[in-house]
Amino acid sequence: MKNLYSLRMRSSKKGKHISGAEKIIGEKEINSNLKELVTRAREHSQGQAQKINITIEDLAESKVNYLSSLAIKTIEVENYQQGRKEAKELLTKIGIESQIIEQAVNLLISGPSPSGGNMRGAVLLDIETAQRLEEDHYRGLRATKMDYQATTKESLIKLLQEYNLNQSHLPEALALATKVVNHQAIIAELCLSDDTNYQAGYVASKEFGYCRFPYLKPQGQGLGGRVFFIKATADLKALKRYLEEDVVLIDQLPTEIKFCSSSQELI
Ligand code: PML
Ligand code: MG
Repeated sequence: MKNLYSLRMRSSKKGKHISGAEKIIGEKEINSNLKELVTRAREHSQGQAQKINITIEDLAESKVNYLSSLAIKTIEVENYQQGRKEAKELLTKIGIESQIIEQAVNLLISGPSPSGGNMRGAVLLDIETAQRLEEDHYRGLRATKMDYQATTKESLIKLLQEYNLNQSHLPEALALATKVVNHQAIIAELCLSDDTNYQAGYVASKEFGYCRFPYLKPQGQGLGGRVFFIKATADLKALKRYLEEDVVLIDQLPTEIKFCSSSQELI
């Protein structure tokens, strides 16, 4: 098998996170992907980056874990108020206490960093103690080193085209969510896009899959991010190693995308 590389980009302005992206690719794809990531960093809706960091890492020494993508479901809400209500219902169904759910949503809508802005990584929220478990509350913990096998990515784009769904945010978010909820210490993930021009978000869990809500934020709102709901007994060191270091490639997709009118319909 050809050698794989992890290509990661993060951009910031005056020390504040603007955007990040990542890919796992073969050597021949490095140049074209670099160009795409730099263009993305320079044309982001949150403003032009002042600083762009690029990392290229040879994964020859890493073991690759192959995973099947989570099932993709859209809950067809009409506005962000309905989206938040449905997302909270789903998190309750997953078994998270309402006080923890409220805390997570409030963090994301008010800017989860202590500075009131977005974070580069995710909040880790202990579902029993309600404590944030990230070492650095400004940065959070960023899940990295996940992507699709090249042919799987092509099939995913075709599938999304069939349903007229987003073909950039969604594949990246689905890869991340698939990696994240495949760890036994993580019960679920809540994400509200931090892109000013994108109102969608999702709740992911092993049990219900990748459940998207087309509206979770008002139009023009740039605050958002991710909360990983963590079991109290989790080994945090092992979890951090998995999220940051283990390589995940997705090689199986669902054959269809489900559409539901409410979280109650999810099975
Ligand atoms: C992001 O890229 O900011 C996260 C987007 C989450 C929702 C993607 C979707 O399913 O449409
Ligand atoms: Mg984003």
